[in-house]
Amino acid sequence: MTGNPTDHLVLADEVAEALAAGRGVVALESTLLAHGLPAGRNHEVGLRLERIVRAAGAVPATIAVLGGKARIGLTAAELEQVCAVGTDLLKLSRRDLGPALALRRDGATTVASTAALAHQAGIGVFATGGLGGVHLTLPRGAAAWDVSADLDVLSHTPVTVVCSGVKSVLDIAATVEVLETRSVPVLGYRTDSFPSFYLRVSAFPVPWRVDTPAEAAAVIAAHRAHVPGGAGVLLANPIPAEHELDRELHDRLLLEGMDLLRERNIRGKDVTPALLEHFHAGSDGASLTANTELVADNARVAAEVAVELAQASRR
Ligand code: PSU
Ligand code: MN
Repeated sequence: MTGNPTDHLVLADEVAEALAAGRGVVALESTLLAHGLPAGRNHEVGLRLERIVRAAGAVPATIAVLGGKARIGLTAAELEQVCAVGTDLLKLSRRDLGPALALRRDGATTVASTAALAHQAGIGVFATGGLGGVHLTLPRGAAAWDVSADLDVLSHTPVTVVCSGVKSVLDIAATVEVLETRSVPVLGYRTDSFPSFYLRVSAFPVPWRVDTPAEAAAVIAAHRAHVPGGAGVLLANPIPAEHELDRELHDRLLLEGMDLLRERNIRGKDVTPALLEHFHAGSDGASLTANTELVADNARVAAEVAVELAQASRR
């Protein structure tokens, strides 16, 4: 075993070439495919996200841990493996990377682990659905203290995460406060409200707003220059209006979902997949469409921003 700190990374040729040429590259995560969407639907979404990134002129790099390596950009067979029905792929957060790599366990990467690996590979822009955050405190201590590692990693990993805010199943007030404490710039993309995943708005404003990919890129570049090696940036892009969930349906599913967690004593990393599955099952496909469409839009925006950043750095 050598001491090279990046020995565990395998970059797809296309990704390595794009990075070497200074082209825009967008990281995509695999947990939203393997654990956030039903098998049978996730593969088409994974392929679509990659197509969307390409159509905007950037190169996609879907990230997962397979065969003892962190794969930065998946082959067609690897993407299928990540999305396979009945797969027992682990959900790997940042802290799980060392164990999974050493013990050669296959796993999908969350925002925390994908951002960390993207940064190690030299990728600065990353698209996902919703950032993890502070979970609502449940009675009887079922989840008395559950804060996603996504927030911690974003506080010291200079990657821009394009997402539709955080899931409404989280404590959004607490999450936006943690983002402030950790000095993560939060930019609303064409919005003044912090988005809440299935819904375009929340009760909380964003501190900054940008209206174009060029504006986003300028802010990101200035942030990186002033705080080198510092926090990432959160670019919050609300779900396209036509795919927003009906608010009443949303509120009902949310309350039911919280009860379900309590009844089944679901904790830790199983909370988010269980809630997403409850929404998918209870909304007759509407939440699945919403989730898919918001991630697709985030992939597009991320690619447009990555292309702008690449152009700016060549000027
Ligand atoms: N966005 C989605 N679906 C998902 C996720 C994001 O549209 O399943 C995942 C991401 O991988 C994120 C995770 O990191 O949810 C949050 O999990 P937790 O709350 O356990 O940190
Ligand atoms: Mn958690």
